[in-house]
Amino acid sequence: MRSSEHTVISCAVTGAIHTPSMSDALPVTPQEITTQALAAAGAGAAVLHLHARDPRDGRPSPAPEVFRQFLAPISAGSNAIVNITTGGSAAMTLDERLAAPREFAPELASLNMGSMNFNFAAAARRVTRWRYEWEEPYLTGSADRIFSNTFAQIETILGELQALGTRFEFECYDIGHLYTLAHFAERGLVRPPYLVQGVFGVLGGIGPELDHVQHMARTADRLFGDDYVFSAFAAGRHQFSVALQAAQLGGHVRVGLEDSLYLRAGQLARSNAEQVEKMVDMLDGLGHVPATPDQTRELLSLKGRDRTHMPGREPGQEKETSQ
Ligand code: KMH
Ligand code: ZN
Repeated sequence: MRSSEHTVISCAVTGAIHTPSMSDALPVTPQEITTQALAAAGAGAAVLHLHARDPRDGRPSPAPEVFRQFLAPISAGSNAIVNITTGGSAAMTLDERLAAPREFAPELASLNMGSMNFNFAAAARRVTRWRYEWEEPYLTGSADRIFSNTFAQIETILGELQALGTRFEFECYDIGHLYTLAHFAERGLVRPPYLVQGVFGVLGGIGPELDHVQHMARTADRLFGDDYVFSAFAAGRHQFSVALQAAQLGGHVRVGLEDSLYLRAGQLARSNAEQVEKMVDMLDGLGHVPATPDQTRELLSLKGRDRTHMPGREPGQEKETSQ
């Protein structure tokens, strides 16, 4: 893997898995997403992985008008790299999933490397009182939904967004997904360095055991040599242990309420920033220093913010914010 002096912390601020009844801390409205994203960046996250939610009831939303409401203030208030999801939610069409990244041409977008089962129905069992009607059927319905990311869909996303200069967080939920990425590399359809984001602990993907993290990194070493940058996270309670393992292997980390609502066993996180702060402390214990957004841009060969279509910034504003 490509080495780096600094550790990139990504923060996935809200996602499309957790629902409002699970935690009051889950940001839902554009204002809540903005406040939490800016605080996460201030705490040390160089990358903000962002989904949108309908402000009325918190359901996942693909609408560019909703994204715009938080992208503008986040972009104005922080130098952090904005990463817009192309996964959206498994209940959205590919066109819906692509609407916001098409419009805003971010520096980074997520790209899920395979179709899969993605079952988070168990999360419904812990909720005793539902705030909104959509939540329970959405969660239980995940047991019968396929998260569709066919080769043709991946190629569409690559073609459309690379034409805008967007690069990717390649989300790999199993070892086979690395071979899918290698296939696109062999065909010359992706450009190194590849940000391989190992995703562990999703029911339908690989488990969160540490030997799987090592195996993923070893396999990526074999397939990509120094042409990839490794990062990893786990969904659920192994969030911090998997991230630390990735850091110890020379990789990078992701935290955030998209992936886990907790700070530690039995204690809900009060915010995304609280998880980022904990991650910074844990990295400090290993002697690792968080990467700034600009160090991350260099590591991942990103195009820079001035070449996005992000709302809320005038050209030439680049140097005014530091985090
Ligand atoms: N929620 C994560 C397990 C995406 O946004 O593209 C997967 C994810 C998908 O981050
Ligand atoms: Zn996501």
